[in-house]
Amino acid sequence: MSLMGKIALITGITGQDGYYLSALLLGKGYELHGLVQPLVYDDTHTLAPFLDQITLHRCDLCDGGAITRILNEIKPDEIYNLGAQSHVGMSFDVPEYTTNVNALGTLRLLESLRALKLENTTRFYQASTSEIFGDTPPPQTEHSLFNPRSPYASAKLYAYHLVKNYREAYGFHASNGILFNHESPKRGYDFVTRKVTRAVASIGVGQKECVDLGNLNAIRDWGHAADYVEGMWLMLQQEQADDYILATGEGRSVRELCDVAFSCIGVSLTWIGEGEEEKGIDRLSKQVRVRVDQKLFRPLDVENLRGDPTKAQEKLGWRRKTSFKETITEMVKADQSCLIYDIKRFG
Ligand code: NAP
Ligand code: F7E
Repeated sequence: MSLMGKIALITGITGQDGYYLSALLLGKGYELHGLVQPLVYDDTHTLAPFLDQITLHRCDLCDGGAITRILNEIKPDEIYNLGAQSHVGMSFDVPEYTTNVNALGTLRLLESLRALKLENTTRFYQASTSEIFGDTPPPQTEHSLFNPRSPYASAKLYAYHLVKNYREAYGFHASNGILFNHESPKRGYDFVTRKVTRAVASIGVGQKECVDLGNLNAIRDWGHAADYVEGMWLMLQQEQADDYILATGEGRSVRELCDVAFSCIGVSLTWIGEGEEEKGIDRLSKQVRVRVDQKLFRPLDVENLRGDPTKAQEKLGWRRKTSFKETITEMVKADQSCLIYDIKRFG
């Protein structure tokens, strides 16, 4: 179905989800606009395949005046608010900035829409997160208790409530997508999946011996970003706005993530020791491939996230298509290709 004529704005378009959502919306015939941070000059290469089809606007989510001006110019039918300081660990180091972008950034967008009287014409997607559940036990549903355990999650919870407030107070078509972790070859290098798949690729060609990690016990519900952006789009196509969890329903520890990633290069790990002394060892060569580094632990972590996607499945018809193993294998292969290219080019 062609949706020619619909205009969408993606904030955070240069991030992982921005990439997959751009591909999806362009494929559906949208006129696409993206918000890009003004002071980051080399950040649009990730969008290379689509750059000539997207209109980019330099604007920080901390700049309310610029947001209003751009929204007035574009008057989008749909806004996908993906822009955020999205690193949970880093949010402990930069809590004020994280709050400014993740919480107040959302407020600025909603208030601009209200000031421009676009609340009845522009639909709004908010990138909410499973982190808002904190230590509430799994499986987490749309009715589970919120108990954020980081400045990142606290700021995202503020934005979550704001979206509901604007929906109920002013009739906005505004939805929260409460997304559990989703990964891909476009994932940032600081997130644990990408850190591990990149290390595995390097270890596979003998460029690295071992990867240092923090909390190996943390359990996450890891899906593929390409599947999750479909859910975002579906939320904005519903007659009524609402809040939905997108998740796989499967939880795995960081240790299990390592097992799967190392199996992609034919390495089977055996785990010995406990706590800081724990190590992942290559069963055959006996070489240490995973170590624990206390410095990589967060002041407070979320131990067990596993979402229940029933509502999205039943009301949106959303399905995840990619398995955990397929996702991690794709990431390892992509990291291997990058590495081989670098080795050929730079030696
Ligand atoms: P990401 O790769 O870190 O992308 C974040 C985007 O936000 C980047 O384009 C970044 O720009 C932009 N940004 C950061 N600070 C900004 C600012 N001050 N003004 C304007 N833009 C700014 O994140 P992602 O994985 O694609 O996630 C997309 C959204 O979903 C985020 O809001 C994240 O918090 C949320 N979320 C993600 C997951 C997940 O597992 N991926 C799960 C739940 C929720 P630069 O490229 O210039 O830094
Ligand atoms: O950590 C543990 C870490 O940084 C996952 C963001 O997209 O998903 C993401 O947040 C777990 C944590 O993602 C390392 O302590 C162990 O328990 O990959 P992560 P995250 O914190 O779950 C949510 C849903 C979002 O909304 C966020 O925007 O892995 N862990 N060792 C490690 N984590 C990292 N980064 N690095 C390590 O060395």
